[in-house]
Amino acid sequence: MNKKMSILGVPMDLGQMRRGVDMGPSAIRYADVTKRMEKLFYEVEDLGDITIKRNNGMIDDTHPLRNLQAIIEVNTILSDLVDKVIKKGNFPLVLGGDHSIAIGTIAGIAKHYDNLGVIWYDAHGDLNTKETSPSGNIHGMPLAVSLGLGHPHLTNIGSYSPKIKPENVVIIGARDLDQGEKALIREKNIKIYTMHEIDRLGMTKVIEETVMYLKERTDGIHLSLDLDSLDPHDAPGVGTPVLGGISYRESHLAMEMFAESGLITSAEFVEVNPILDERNKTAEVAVALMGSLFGEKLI
Ligand code: B3U
Ligand code: MN
Ligand code: MN
Repeated sequence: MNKKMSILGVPMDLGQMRRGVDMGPSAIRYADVTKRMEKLFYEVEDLGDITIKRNNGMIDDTHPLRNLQAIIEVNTILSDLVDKVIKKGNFPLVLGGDHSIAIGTIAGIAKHYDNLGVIWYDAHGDLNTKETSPSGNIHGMPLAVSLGLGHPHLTNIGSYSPKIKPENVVIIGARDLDQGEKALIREKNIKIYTMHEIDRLGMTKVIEETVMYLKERTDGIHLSLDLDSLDPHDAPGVGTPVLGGISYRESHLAMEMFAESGLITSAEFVEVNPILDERNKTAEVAVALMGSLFGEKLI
């Protein structure tokens, strides 16, 4: 794995309705992300946070996609920054913020690969469009947008679309999918390990299969990790907790196996909400998982 890393914070909270997720990057930094990476011999550059224009806390409801304009602007900036990080040969590590930022992260990354693989580690599919979304929240849409489905001003960020192909995506941890998302997964034949498969096969098999599957068809893999993939007992500081999630231990195992594969080329950790958290536990979980992802060993 690349030993130079750029950390980029995106204090975005406009993709959903709960305040506090904008403090995610601060909480993750407070949990000592940089020191943790430096211990693993990474040369770390922290690029700080992107500025989010928050319009005095007013929600822009003029469009059925809530706060659309601001989310387009932030993701356009994010896409350019991530692009530059890759151009200079650094590993991009993006800290959220709500999951709508994956639109910009992936837009900046995917142009560098013919077949970017994406691991969507999440309780949700984030495969909604304006037509299928029950909420109008854009954080429920970034995977669809990256596949080229959704508002053209979102899908065209970075001036190309689609960013990724459905056969290069693996969803892990899903347990709260909307009807439209289920239909899309079937229609596009997207590979998915819901909690059912994780329970049935065990995490070891799930990750072995994921790595094998993506290894033969992709030339880089982005890990998009939503902290609500974990069980709320292990990661309580998230906006939309869903019971019956992936455990802390299973997640460490998954990260260790990704590290062993040597195939992960970019990552983002999103949806940490310190306001809803218990003494920064969720940010600490995020940083501990990053430790495993970047090569920490128990012995
Ligand atoms: N699928 C629902 C709920 C949701 C999506 N992502 C999160 N929650 N975190 C929606 O609003 O699209
Ligand atoms: Mn998500
Ligand atoms: Mn989620």
